[in-house]
Amino acid sequence: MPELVDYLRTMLLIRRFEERVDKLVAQGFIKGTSHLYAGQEAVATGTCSVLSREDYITSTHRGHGHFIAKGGDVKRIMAELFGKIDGYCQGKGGTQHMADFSIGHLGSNGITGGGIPLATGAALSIKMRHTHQVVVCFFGDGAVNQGVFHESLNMAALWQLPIVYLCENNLYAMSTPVWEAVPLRDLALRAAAYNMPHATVDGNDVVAVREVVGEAVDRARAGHGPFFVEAKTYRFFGHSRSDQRLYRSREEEAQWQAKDPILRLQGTLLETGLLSPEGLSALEDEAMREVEGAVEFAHSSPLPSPEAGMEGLYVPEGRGVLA
Ligand SMILES: Cc1ncc(C[n+]2csc(CCOP(=O)(O)OP(=O)(O)O)c2C)c(N)n1
Ligand SMILES: [Mg+2]
Repeated sequence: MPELVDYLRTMLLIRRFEERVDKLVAQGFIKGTSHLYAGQEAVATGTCSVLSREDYITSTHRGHGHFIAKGGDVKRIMAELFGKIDGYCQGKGGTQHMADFSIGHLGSNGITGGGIPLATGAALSIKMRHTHQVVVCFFGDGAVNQGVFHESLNMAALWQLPIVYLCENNLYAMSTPVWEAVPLRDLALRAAAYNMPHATVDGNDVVAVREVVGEAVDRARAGHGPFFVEAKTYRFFGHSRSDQRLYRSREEEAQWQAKDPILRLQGTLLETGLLSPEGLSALEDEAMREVEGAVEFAHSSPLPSPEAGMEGLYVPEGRGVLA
């Protein structure tokens, strides 16, 4: 399957991007925090591989990988992280607030579960417009106890909306383990309460993710309503820059490192002869070059002017913020 090499290309790009962002945050080139996606690459890659450009996604605070997998330009993502004008939101959104409607990316979101009602509304708009698009709504295990999660799933099931809810269960919401927050072994069972079909998949296996999400997307596109996918995975970095990872053990981390989705896919490709060792190092070089190009681009892009802070604001009539 030649597309497996493409998946590896995307996953390597995400991994190298996130490792570079980690350094740039430490060096102070990227201000504030960032939530890195390393370890979870197979989820975004397998999922977006079954979507067309016109299909929608909504993303989370841990959204760089979703954006790259949906076809985002790493130069403009990096420039946004730097707060520069060539970023996707002219440097005003930063790591947690990026969107590109032209590729169906409706936005990352700093509010836990905040993308869920937006995605559900987008799915309703698809149904009302009678198009053949589908929405995939990414969120974490921490979102399944938000009230809006339940309200949205109920409506989506009732109205048979074309949406796939994709829960990335990486076992922790900040420092809270999922088993201390939810009395279920599989979070996919949450969907049963809404009579919504559901599945749990190994989120570190890109082929398994593609298969399960592919079926869910086909169903939704054919008018058979929503589906809930739980992808079990693990984030390799801490929650965000200040996390000392005191709530989980180094042994647990090592167990998940052994299930690294990139090493697994590389292994399969090398064993089956679909990729040679030289081919693999060429892919590695390509990812590094692309990321370094993005860093150069972000460094050379100008900062927005102070006046630009007052542009692009939405202020309802009669409620002007300026005297
Ligand atoms: C409504 C709301 N409550 C709390 C927070 C603070 N917060 C930021 S990320 C996060 C954890 C999210 O965990 P999860 O959904 O599992 O995603 P992960 O970080 O594991 O990818 C929390 C509680 C927030 N951003 N929004
Ligand atoms: Mg989590």
